Amino acid sequence: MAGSSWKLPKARPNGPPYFSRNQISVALHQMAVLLELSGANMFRTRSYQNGSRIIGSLSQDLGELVVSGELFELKGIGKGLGSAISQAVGEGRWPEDWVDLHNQTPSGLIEMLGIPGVGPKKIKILNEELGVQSVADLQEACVKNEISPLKGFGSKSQQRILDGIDLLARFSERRRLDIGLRYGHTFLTMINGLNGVEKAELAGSARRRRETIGDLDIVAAVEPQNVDSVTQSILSMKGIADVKGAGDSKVSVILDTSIFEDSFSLGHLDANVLDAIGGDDYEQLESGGTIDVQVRLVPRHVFPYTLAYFTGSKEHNIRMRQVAQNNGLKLNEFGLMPETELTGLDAAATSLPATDEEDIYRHLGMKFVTPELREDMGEIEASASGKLPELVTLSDIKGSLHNHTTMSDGEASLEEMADAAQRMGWSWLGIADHSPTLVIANGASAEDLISQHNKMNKYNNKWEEDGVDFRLFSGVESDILEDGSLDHSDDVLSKIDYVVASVHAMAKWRGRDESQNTEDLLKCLDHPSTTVLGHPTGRILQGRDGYEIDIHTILEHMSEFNNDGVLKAIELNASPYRLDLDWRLCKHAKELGVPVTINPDAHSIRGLGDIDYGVMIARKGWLEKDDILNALSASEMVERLGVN
Ligand code: DGT
Ligand code: CA
Ligand code: ZN
Repeated sequence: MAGSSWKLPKARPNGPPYFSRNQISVALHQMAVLLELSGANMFRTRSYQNGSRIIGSLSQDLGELVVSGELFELKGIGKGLGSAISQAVGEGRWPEDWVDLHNQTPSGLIEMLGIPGVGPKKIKILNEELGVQSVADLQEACVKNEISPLKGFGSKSQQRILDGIDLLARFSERRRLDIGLRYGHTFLTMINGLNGVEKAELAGSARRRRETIGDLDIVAAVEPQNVDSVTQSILSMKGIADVKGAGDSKVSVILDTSIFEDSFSLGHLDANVLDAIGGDDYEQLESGGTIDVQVRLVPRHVFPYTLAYFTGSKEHNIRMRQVAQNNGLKLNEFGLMPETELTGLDAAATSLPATDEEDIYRHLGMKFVTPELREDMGEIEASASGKLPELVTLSDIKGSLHNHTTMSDGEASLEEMADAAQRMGWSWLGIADHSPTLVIANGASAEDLISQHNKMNKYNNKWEEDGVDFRLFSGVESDILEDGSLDHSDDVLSKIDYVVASVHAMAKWRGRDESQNTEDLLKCLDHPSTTVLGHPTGRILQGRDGYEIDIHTILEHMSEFNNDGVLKAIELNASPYRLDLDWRLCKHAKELGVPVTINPDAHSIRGLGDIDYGVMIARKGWLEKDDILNALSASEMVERLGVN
């Protein structure tokens, strides 16, 4: 489970030092909070808080400071704290009163600390005044309107607590792909650098590029004689907040953001997305967050089988086992072998050899299935008949249609965005700034839109003269109004190159029924200027559900246009907060002949990089080069968009 870990960290088995600087700092901070919860006096609480800050910002090695006794000379570390830290670091034992305080504090109170904006002071009052003991109690008290009359709270504060409870619940369940991969790639690189690790790879949902990740799975090839030393090395890595277990083939740990070299930040987010995921509270949760990871250590010859098993999905594995059975073989995480009485690594000795996953599929008469496709969505059949798709890759991408500049709510100018796109090796870039109705996003006026269009034309002419393989396309992200109409006059729209039509009035659209929403979207698609349907459902992952629509009817309608030679493309919004169109529907769009356009919806130069996530999801959705607009050259785009 994600979220902060509130237990005292477990000692490393290979100490001293038994705890890192970071672990001691965290433990001191938690003590300060628990002391405050228990009503201890302010001075005591503050000394722990100071201690946490001092240890956390040490430049010297804590282990050495303990051994030399210099720890006691640090300003702000008194005799009491100094002895406690020395004992923990030197002997691997936490002071008894620390352990007691942790044990005595009701777990419900600690759970409440995870709610953004709810600190120990407030929890203490809520507990004393209303007997609130858990998040569930607190939620009930809010709903019954018992919080707002309390001194120092009020109705705004009550609503904020309710929102915070909701945010915490979403956050604790799963993490978005971008966050999961950040932790996963960082930890994987560290493991790959260890002596004794021949190779290691990410498995599980992260390797399959699911849009959200429960926990991380890593498989490492380690010969038996090196398992102990590799286990020790993993346990002493930075970024480990807690050790859940370490056996002879598996290490389970909890990572926190101290694993990252740089301080943790989410980058620029547009107001819409930020609002839906909980604003600054969300960023705060994320930077104090953790993620679970399981590392499996197996001998080299077993590695491909273990990697395939823990990559999953469970559904794909079940089908694979059936295929093996049909061949009179047994498939598990140790190998592919005849039915045997033996188990585990003993059974593996009878396995067919495999140097990589490709061999496993080959033994079963199948073509290698790339991890993104392993969801039992038709890949088993396609692999057996040799008809797997040739999936799009990042290097196929030559441009994207939906990006913002400072003309609406983007951070970078037109020139800076164009320059960044060229440096990414793209041949074209489409700019679709917001339309006037979207005041929150500084929607641009018709005059500004046309003048930007003219400016792009000038740049395009210049590049053409200079023989530069790059051009800009001028679009608009037009808000879809409630009756399905677009936000600019037909006259203005016909002057620019294309229109990305998207819904932003989420509260209104979510309050209406599916048939009304669908009807209005169909009407909007019928407008001759509409080229792209932007973020089709409006969902924000871990934030809010989309509005209800009949996506099948919409895709079929778009299909008819395309059959008649009129381009109506569906967006795969590449922002890791959206990934909308859902990958499960990409394959459907492909089958209907509706082109997909992968759009980073960049609001900054860094935002263009979100194209990576779009490509991951496009692959997961079975898309090939010919299924997407992004793989077209600039001149092909001119033709497809009908630019004159
Ligand atoms: P997650 O962590 O919820 O995002 O999703 P996964 O797919 O990473 O699932 P996880 O972490 O529970 O297990 C990793 C892989 O291990 C999973 O994709 C398939 C395999 N696996 C786990 N449990 C089972 C099982 O009971 N049967 C089979 N066939 N495979 C399993
Ligand atoms: Ca997992
Ligand atoms: Zn946008």
